Amino acid sequence: MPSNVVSRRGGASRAPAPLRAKGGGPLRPLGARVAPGHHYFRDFLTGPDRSALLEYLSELHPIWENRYPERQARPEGRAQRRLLRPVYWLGGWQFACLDYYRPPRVKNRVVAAEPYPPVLARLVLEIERRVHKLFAVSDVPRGFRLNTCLINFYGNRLEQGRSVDVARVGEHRDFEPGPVASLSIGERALFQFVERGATGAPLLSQWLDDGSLQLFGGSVYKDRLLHRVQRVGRNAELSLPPAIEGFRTRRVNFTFRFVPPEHIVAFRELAEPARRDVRGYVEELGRHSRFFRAALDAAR
Ligand SMILES: O=C(O)CCC(=O)C(=O)O
Repeated sequence: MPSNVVSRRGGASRAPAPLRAKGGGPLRPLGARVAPGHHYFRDFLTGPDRSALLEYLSELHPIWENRYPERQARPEGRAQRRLLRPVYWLGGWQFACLDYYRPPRVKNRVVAAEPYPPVLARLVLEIERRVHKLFAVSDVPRGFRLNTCLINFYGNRLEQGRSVDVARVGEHRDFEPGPVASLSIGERALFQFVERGATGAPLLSQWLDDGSLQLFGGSVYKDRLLHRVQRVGRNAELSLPPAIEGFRTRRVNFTFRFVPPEHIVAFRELAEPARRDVRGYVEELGRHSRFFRAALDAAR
């Protein structure tokens, strides 16, 4: 078992057959799994790619979103709140206030966003190649492309003069069809798969190291289990780009997902009131992004 896998239990634990890379050598390391459908590559990012990604990040202007729209009554007992971390989406933006992409609710959920920079576009091709190699055909939807990406910034938020560690994500499912790929930079994070409503030990805990790639898919990891980021290490005094006012980033994660292209709509095509709900965010993005300025112009 790789040293960074801290626990596993339950489920089928077949020893995975060694995979062969195109050049003949094994793809390493596979990581431990409670069922087929989880793969971990500790050293996926090369030094030059990592540097190119950090350079790209330094130009980004992530935003803080509110969880709910301002216009309507919130689900019973839910107070409006800011997300725990700043985010940026590529390919398609799932604004939290539109309640994310959750088939069968797919309309007015994903707004066309900036394309991938060259370094990510290249990495994604390689990740898609691995997905097709590692996952059963039945677990990869027709037309599958990792065409959208959530960039999460994890770290400490300055609150009334105090630095508060908000580097975590609660239990949830990713509803996009097919496998999800996750690329990490910075402090390692403890990523866990848990049963819905379970209070016991996680079924699989995986440390996500700097430069690593995690893939998960199939009915166990995508449908049955929830996942969460339990905590992010604090070993180094990292401060990753970009500079974000009132926030210090020590980990950045890129999560790539497939949203069927017909469910990604231009800002101008969003139905009211969804367009009204996100207009403020698109205006904020447009202050630094030619793409979102054009989206606003097209909607005038
Ligand atoms: O930061 C991570 O490793 C995972 C983030 C996540 O769970 C998500 O984006 O759905």
